[in-house]
Order: sequence, then C-alpha cells, then structure tokens
Amino acid sequence: MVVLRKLPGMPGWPAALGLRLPQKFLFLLFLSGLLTLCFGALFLLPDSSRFKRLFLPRRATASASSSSSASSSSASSSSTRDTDLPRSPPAAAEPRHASPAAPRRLREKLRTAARMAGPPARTAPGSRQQVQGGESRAQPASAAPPARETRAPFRFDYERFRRSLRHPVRGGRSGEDPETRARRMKIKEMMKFAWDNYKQYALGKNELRPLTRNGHIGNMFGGLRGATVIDALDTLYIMELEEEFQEAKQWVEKSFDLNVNGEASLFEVNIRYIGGLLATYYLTGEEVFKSKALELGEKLLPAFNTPTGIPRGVINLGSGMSWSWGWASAGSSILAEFGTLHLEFLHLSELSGNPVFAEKVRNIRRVLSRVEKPQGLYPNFLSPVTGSWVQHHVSIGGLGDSFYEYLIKSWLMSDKKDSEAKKMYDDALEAIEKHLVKKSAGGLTYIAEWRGGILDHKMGHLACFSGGMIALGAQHGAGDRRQRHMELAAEITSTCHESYTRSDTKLGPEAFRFDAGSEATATRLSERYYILRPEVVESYMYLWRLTHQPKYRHWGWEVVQALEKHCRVEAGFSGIRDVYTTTPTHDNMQQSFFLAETLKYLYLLFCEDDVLSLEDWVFNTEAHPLPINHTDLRAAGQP
Ligand code: DMJ
Repeated sequence: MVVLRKLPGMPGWPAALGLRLPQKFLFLLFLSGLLTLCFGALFLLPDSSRFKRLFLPRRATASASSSSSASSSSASSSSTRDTDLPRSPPAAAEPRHASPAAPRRLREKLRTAARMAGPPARTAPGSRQQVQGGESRAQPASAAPPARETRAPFRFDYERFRRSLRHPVRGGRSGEDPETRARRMKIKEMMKFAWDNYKQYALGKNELRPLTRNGHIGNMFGGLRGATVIDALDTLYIMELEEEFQEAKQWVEKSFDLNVNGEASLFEVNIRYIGGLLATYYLTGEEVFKSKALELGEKLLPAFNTPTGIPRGVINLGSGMSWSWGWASAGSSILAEFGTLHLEFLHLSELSGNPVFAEKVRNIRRVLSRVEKPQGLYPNFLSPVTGSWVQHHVSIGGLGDSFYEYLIKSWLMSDKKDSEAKKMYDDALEAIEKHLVKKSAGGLTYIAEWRGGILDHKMGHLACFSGGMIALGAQHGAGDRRQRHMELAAEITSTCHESYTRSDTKLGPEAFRFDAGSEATATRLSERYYILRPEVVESYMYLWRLTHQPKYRHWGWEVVQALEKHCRVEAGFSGIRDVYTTTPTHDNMQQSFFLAETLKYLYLLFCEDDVLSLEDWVFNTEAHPLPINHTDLRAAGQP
C-alpha cells in the first residue's frame, strides 16, 4: 500500500513517471493483479505457516500447528492398541508429496529422524553385510517426531493400567489340592536353587556355569551383562521370592550398565532384556525397569536404517553400526528375528509416548504383507536391501518360529483389534497345514520343514512351542476351524511329548525326525542334546489352561522329575549332551531362559488360571508377560 500513497510535496509515482489517465488505469490494474498473486502465493505455497501466523488469529494458528503432536500423545496415553498407538506427525510422509521447498525441509526432517534413531549404521569389516551411508535415504520407517522437545512431557498412567487388569497378577488364592500346591512349591524351590547359585558364582555375568562355578558372558548381548538377572526378574516376582527379587532389582539399579560397546543380537536383546524389563515394570510399577527398557530400546533403533526398514540382525550398542549375521545367506535378515519385535516395540511406544518404535514394527509388517509368499508360506531369509526373499527355506522351528507367534499375540495384545495380524496368522497357518503338517507311519502328527518345495521330515525342539500357539489361536476360530486347530495343537504337543518319553532321560532332543524308520527320535549325534529349553512345557501350560486335561500336568511333572534327576548338579542346573543315555554328560551351562521360561511355565502349569491370566497378559517369546490392552474397560471407565 505504501507504494501508492501520495507523499506530501511529491507527485504520486504513476504521475511522476509521466503517465496519462488510461495508462494510469492500466498500470493500477496491473499492480492490483500482481498484489493478488503475491497474497495468494503466501497462503497457498507450502511452508507458508509463518506468514499465515501474521494474518490469522493467534489461537487458531497455535492449535493448527500443534494438533498432530497433541493427538499423538493423547492416543498413546489411552491405548496400546496397534491402531491407537501414537502416530508420527503427518510431516513424516512428506517425501511422497515433495514440494519446491521440500529438499531443504526433507534434509532437516531426515536429520531429526537420524537424531531420534541414534548414530547412523556404518561400514563393518569382513564378511558382514554393511550398511551404506546412502541407504537410509529410502528408509520409510524413520518416522521420528520432528521436534520431540516441543511435545508435552509424557507420563504413562500406571495406576490406570493396573485398574484395567481383570485379575490380580499373582492370582486370587482360590482353593487347590495339596498335591498341586506341593508340586508348585517344588518348582519354586528349583527356581530359588537356580537363582542362588547364579547369584553366588556368576552375578553380573550373563549365565552361570554350574560345574566350574563361574560366570559366562558369551557374545549375544553386545557387552550387556546380567542376562540371567533380567530374565529371572518376573519369575522371581511371580513366585513370590521376595528377597531374591529385591537382590535382582538392586543389581539392576546399581550395576546394570547400558553404556556398552559390543556386538549384540537385536532379537536376543529385545526378547530377553527389553521383554524382561517391560514385564517387570508392568508387574511392579517400579520406574527403574521402565527407564532402562526405554533407554535400551533407543539403542536398537539404528539397526532399522536400511533401504526397506527391515532391521539387520546384529548391532553395536555403542556405535549404532549394524550388519547381518555372517551365516545368513546373502546378507539377509532372519524372519524369526525381525518378526519378533512387534509386542515389545508397541509397548516401548506406549510407555514413552514416542511413536518411533511402533512405526518401525508397523513398517516391517507392511513389507511382509506386500511381499509375495511362495504357496502362502513365509521363507526364513529376507533381504533388508530389496525386501525380497533370499532363500526358500520355511520352518516353524528355528529361524521362523516366533514370527508366527507374534502375529497371533499381536492380535491378542491389541484386544483383538489388530485384524491385519490375525489375517496374516490365519493365512500362514492355513499354508502350514496344507504344505507342512504331516502324519508319520506310526500316527504321530508333526510339522516338517520346507526347502524350496522339498520336505525335510524333521521337527526341532524349538518347533514344539507351536502346540501352545495353535491352541491359543484356536480359541478365537469359528466352529469346525476351532475344533480342527485344537486337535492339531493337541496332536503336535503329544508328538513333542513322545520325543521326551522315547529318550532314556525323559528329556527331548534338540531335533527329532520322521524318516528312515525313526519316529520322534534324533537320528544324528549332533541333535541329541538338551539345553534346558522351554518349548515343550510351554505347550503343556497352554494346553492345560485351555483344556484342563490332567495329562498336561502329568507330563509337566515328568519333566520336573527328569530335570531334577539329570540336569540338577551341585551348583545349579545344566544342559546335557545326550538325552539317550542315563549317565549323560553336562554342558556346564545354566541358560537364562531356564529361569525366564522353563521354570515359569512349569510353575504356571501348577497354578490357578488367574495367575498371569491369559485374559490380561500375552507372553513374549521369552515368557515375559506383557499386558493386553483392555480398551473396552478403559473406555467404560470401569475400575
Ligand atoms: C528362547 O530364548 C526363546 O524362546 C526364543 O524364542 C527361542 N529359543 C529360546 C529357548 O529355547
């Protein structure tokens, strides 16, 4: 406007230019057109919010700019539902709608996302598959909120969560027969014995070596220590071993160091450490477990900086450098590893209010739901670079197992809202039933492995978890499907029981076969060992809770007796090298999952159903209980 004002003593500037009347009109017309254009541009071009702020009332501007973060935190405070977890602000989708201003803003967003995700993955030496600097360009899952510091401080409402549970976590103490109680107490004694010896000889190391009475560190946890402490916490709590729980908690408070620099398995750190810490936080409300879980969760994020967002299997927790396992074909990532993050990562977002964790696993789901499945099956090796399968080996045991488990449990944990997970599970199980489920000559049902269309008639001990999983999923199937799946679950569990009863120790081998005349027995020397694994008793526990057939408790008690006879040594429990001899040699290792899973599932088998009720909890693949999100209760405002 200033340009048209006639200044005192000065001619107007059209006149000053010596223009005549018609020319003046034309000139004014041109000027007003130009102004309209400029104004329009201020409002319509992207990145014009700062100009809008000059022209719009203050309140309207503020609410417009904060709406995305506000909605994300309110959603996160009310629900763990997959569909309700905090989402990234819309800006995260920006690369798809690039505007003229996009390159600079995109660079800023990527910088922010990189800050949220931790240090970038870098080149690693040797045979390892390395992450190239430019790869993260196409990373669709770096959906970190651009300005975490501008969001209101987030606080998870623990009391509200506890009120939403349908059962007391350690049960309601209803009547029971003395034999069941005595058996449960025996298992509690075994847990105390395992813990006491670990504490005495190996506290702060990852596992106990019970024969040599010292600690084992290993190379799975990237410099982290205390795997047995973290894995044991929730079992100690559930068994009401109060003093021992306090010892474990004190170690976490005083000695659990996350500033480590070593090569860790993303999967193992997630299922044991993050799972164990999350579960113990939910059970006790003690902040230390939550903060350690969140801090550790952040350290895992750089593993996702790949072109597809499918994480690599190994990460250096100090530098953030990540790579694929040397043994995994062509730098691939493993289905059971990247497919076993969903439960824990949703809870990391729920507890932190930070959507980045949920976005990472949602992206994995997206990649998997899009990729073509041979005969509907999911092979075990996927390239994190191209997002396609690298090899056609399918297994419900090692390398594949817990991917299937996390599909059905994601659906259950979402209070049955995550229908995409349920459909993926149903479709996968249908393909497994069609192509892999077989009956042996002796009438035993088993799940074979598949190598590019050729069946390998072998079941690993790891695959024995599937009896429990299929039974759990069957509860929610319609009519004949429910019955068919319950029968399948019972038959598989019975086959796994056979693999135990057909051995001299009454413990099962690492793998058993159904060929060359063998029926549920190991045929290779290298497959005859038992390392205190939980999968068979895990299935007994689910089948007991879902059918109440006494045989499952009976079978569980057989395992307790065999463990006592063959695995208990003077200073703890040890795995054995050959289940087919009654004088087995010990492997000198008390695995941390023995305390997290084997003893917990055995204990629960002899508990009332309301102890860690299946209505309130899902167990992660390391048997750490994570709560089901009861949105119905919360919405109704019930206690
Ligand atoms: C555990 O760490 C977990 O159950 C995992 O899913 C597979 N194997 C071990 C125990 O056998």
